[in-house]
Amino acid sequence: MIENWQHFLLPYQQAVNELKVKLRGMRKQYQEQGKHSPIEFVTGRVKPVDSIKEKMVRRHVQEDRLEQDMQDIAGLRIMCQFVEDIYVVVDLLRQRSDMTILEERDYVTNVKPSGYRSYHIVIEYPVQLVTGEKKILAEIQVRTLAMNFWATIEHSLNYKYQGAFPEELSARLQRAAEAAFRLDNEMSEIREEIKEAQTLFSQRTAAQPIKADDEQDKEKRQHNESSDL
Ligand code: 0O2
Ligand code: 0O2
Repeated sequence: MIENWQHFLLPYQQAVNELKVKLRGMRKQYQEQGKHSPIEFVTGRVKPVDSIKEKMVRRHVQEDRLEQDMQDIAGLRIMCQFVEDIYVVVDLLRQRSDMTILEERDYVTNVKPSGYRSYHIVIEYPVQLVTGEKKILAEIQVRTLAMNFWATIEHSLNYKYQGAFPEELSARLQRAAEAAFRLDNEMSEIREEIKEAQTLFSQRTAAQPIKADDEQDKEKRQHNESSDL
């Protein structure tokens, strides 16, 4: 019986925090080199205790098997601009020496019946605790912005309908998922052009001289004075 959930979840929180920093660091490195980053943004969370308990019942997971059998207590999400970026990110993760990939599930190619698309990777990640090293499982979901838009909305509807969608709504959601995927494919068609434009834009923004604080304050004061008139 887990009596202190906060204590149990501490290594998971540490893993999520560390992985967020590492994955965001990958984006920074691309930006630094003036290259298109396959990572647009990263989010992470530790599964809330109520959701853990609910999933334990749904998936018949015993408490003493929780660490091995529930793979997404620590969850990371990587959002990409293009479908192609998903596979670049997956390759980058495969090359890392600070985590071991245990499982990969490609729901981008093998779309779920609901219409859900994402690439799931289950990793084993070592966290350093004062009591020594502890290897924990974490799930990384890699998806495009369009896939994320669809999944976020479908997930919130799930709360309302508890997964039992009326047939009409379910069909609409499937059509919306396909429309999102068509959008992804359209964007892929013009991706070289988009990447070129973004590189030009980021170079131009980087070239703008950074004004000293007092200069910015002066400009703000002048702006406020003129709008007071
Ligand atoms: P910035 O400068 O906004 O990019 P934390 O770990 O505290 O940084 P937290 O509170 O755990 O972040 O939030 P979460 O939900 O893990 O991640 C939110 C991050 O994702 C924020 O970045 C958001 O800006 C970023 N984000 C959310 N939606 C989008 C989006 O549509 N596009 C982009 N580009 N970023 C998004 P930060 O770290 O606050 O920094
Ligand atoms: P959360 O934190 O609420 O997102 P299962 O968990 O039983 O569905 P399994 O085999 O454990 O299945 O893992 P799977 O299917 O590889 O990944 C489960 C997670 O993927 C879910 O976590 C969702 O985050 C996401 N997911 C899978 N299918 C769908 C879907 O149809 N719609 C949406 N919106 N998300 C999906 P949880 O457990 O729901 O937790």
